Amino acid sequence: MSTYTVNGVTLALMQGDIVRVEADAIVNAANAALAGGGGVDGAIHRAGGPTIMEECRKIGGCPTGSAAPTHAGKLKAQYVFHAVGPIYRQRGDEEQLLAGAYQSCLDLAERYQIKSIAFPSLSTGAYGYPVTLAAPIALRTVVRHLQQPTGLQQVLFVLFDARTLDAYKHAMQKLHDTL
Ligand code: AR6
Repeated sequence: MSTYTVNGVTLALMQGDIVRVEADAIVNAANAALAGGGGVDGAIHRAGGPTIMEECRKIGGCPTGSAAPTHAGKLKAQYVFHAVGPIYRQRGDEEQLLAGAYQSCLDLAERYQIKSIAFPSLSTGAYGYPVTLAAPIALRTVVRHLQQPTGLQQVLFVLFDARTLDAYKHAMQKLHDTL
């Protein structure tokens, strides 16, 4: 685990499975239909049980670049924030949409007054966003948010494989040098 402090808030990067993590909110890498799928999405619905999908169906969908909240079923969390990152198609709007997906989760965290949130690496699996490009966007969005007044005390990035963790560590080091 690599740990940093931004404005008194802990920002940690770790390798692991997000469904095993304890946090007030766990972020899902969802699709715009909130219809479930593979990757993080599959793991969250499997581990959290059917109530999460029931809530997703009621919500009906979520635009790319934003996030929608549900309760967390059997997960060790109060909420799941279903964030919809962009599919990487090099259309030019990906960066803004990816940052928007992270920012929406941070805004929900403030609205629900939660203290801890765990993110996966949005869009870098099935959606094909190169992790070396996505990691700096993810971290910059979180760090900028934490530089403002916040109720958050801990932000965790739970990264599935060593390559993804390395990309985030590298991006964080570069960002930290500019803080
Ligand atoms: N914990 C943490 N990270 C994980 C886990 C896990 N349990 N499982 C996979 N990852 P992806 P996306 C990593 O594909 O690119 C789904 O079908 C994975 O290795 O889950 O945003 C949805 O329904 C990768 O680094 O999300 C959407 O249709 C990262 O999480 C679509 O895929 C994201 O991979 C979303 O694609």
